[in-house]
Amino acid sequence: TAQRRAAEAPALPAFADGGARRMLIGADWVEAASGRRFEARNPATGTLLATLPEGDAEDVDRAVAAARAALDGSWSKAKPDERQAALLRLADLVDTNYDELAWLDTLDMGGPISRTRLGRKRMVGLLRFYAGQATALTGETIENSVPGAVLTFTAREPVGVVGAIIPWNAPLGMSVLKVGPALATGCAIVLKPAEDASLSPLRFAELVLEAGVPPGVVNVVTGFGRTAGAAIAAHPGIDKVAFTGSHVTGQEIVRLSAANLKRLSLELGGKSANIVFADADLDAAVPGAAMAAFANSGQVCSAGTRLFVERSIYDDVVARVAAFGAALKVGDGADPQTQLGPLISARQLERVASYLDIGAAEGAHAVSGGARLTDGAYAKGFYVPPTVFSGVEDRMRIAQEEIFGPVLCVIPFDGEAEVIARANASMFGLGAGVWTRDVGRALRVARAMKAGSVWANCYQLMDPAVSFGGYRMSGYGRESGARHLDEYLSTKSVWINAG
Ligand code: TXE
Repeated sequence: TAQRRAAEAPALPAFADGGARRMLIGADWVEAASGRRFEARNPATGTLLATLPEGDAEDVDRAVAAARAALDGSWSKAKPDERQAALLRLADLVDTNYDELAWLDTLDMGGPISRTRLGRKRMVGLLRFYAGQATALTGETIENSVPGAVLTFTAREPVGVVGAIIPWNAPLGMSVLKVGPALATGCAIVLKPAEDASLSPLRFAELVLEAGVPPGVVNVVTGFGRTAGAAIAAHPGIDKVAFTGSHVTGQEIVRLSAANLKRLSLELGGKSANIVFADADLDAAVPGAAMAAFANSGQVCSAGTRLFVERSIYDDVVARVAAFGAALKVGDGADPQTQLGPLISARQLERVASYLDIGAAEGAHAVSGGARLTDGAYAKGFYVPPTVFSGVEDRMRIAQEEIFGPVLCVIPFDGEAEVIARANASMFGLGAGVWTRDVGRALRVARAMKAGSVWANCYQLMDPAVSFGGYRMSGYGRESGARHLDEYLSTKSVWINAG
């Protein structure tokens, strides 16, 4: 394994060599105004990857000014085909540099290289999709009933300066999902990566400049949520905030953004239900249900963490899902054999470990996993093994709250109507899954789920052309898909009296 690893791992990307990185404001790579810096460390090993400027309100001010200047300058005159060309060049650059970007995410947030590498098609595809959308923006002419010869039409205009606040669980993907629509619509953007995973967003910003996007259109302010993030949410010069993260922080952003009633899109957490009926193809449903919960060590907003299983197959599925989880190779994401990496941080480890204790105290039974890993090389990182809880009841905290670790609650049910009601009894509504050979039932359940995405006999499939987002406390607004651009556009109605 060591030999193979040495052969497959490239030299450490420059962005992760322990050096001092800077953030992007306008055309310049700058320090924080305060001069303060913070560290980026590998969650698998504790190795120092970089030090980063600790941007705060003053830096957000500078970045907003740079974004506004870009909007008022040449960017507002860029035609759709020019924005499209820039996005296509960016897509090509992301493609060419993809291995480096995948390694940065692996080193910075712990995701296995076997997984981060698979993101190429999606990242490049999203950018090309937004490029296509740039030349497909339309308004409408409207037949009105006012007297006289009065023409009405709508114009779609960029909303202005966008503040994007992103989480650490998919740093590159989140950067693409915020910058892509901003470029397609002619907005300018101030992007704040999560303090735990800023490296691929910074490298991506270099590629944005290399693609010929004018300086100031995309700015990156690294720093913490309560300072830099809150300054973005409250800033009067920002017209819209695109946020992905926890529902608690989402609520705070709603409060802060009320200062100037910003447009908001919120992609928040979930506690998604995945329902396995007794007639399902278990050879597909078992790995599907296990990876719905364990992929990325459970640090996925739409993870299927409440697994409802029809009672007649409950014991069988519990045993098989637990065995599937126990067979997954947990370790340093840099090892190509690794299937599940560490959690992002000591804080997240504490959080997930506390839920393992809560589950035990509530009377659930850990069939597999159940305690953090501390032996040998695991001691250097933040590792929790895939954990399957049986004997879970709907009211338990582990069945209601987002854990964001590799923890699956398996819950028995008896009938379709009953399980639909119980699956919907959650404050969240991001994803849902159903496994059955009965197409009619799959359709009925899909229509009944109060969730933004429903997958039948699959889970977590995504495509640039298909929208993604939440119901209820999983947020509002949709990302990817043709409607995504609506979030970055204002609609103006124009009345022309031609009489
Ligand atoms: O998220 P936060 P955290 C959930 C998941 C996880 C929990 C905590 O359950 O266990 O959140 O993770 C910025 N004003 N999700 O604390 O706080 C912060 O700097 C403005 C689900 O890391 O939401 C970062 O850039 N910004 C989720 C971003 O918000 C603030 C993905 C996300 O951090 C801020 C991540 C503030 N007051 C966590 N406080 C998903 N939906 O996928 C923080 N931030």
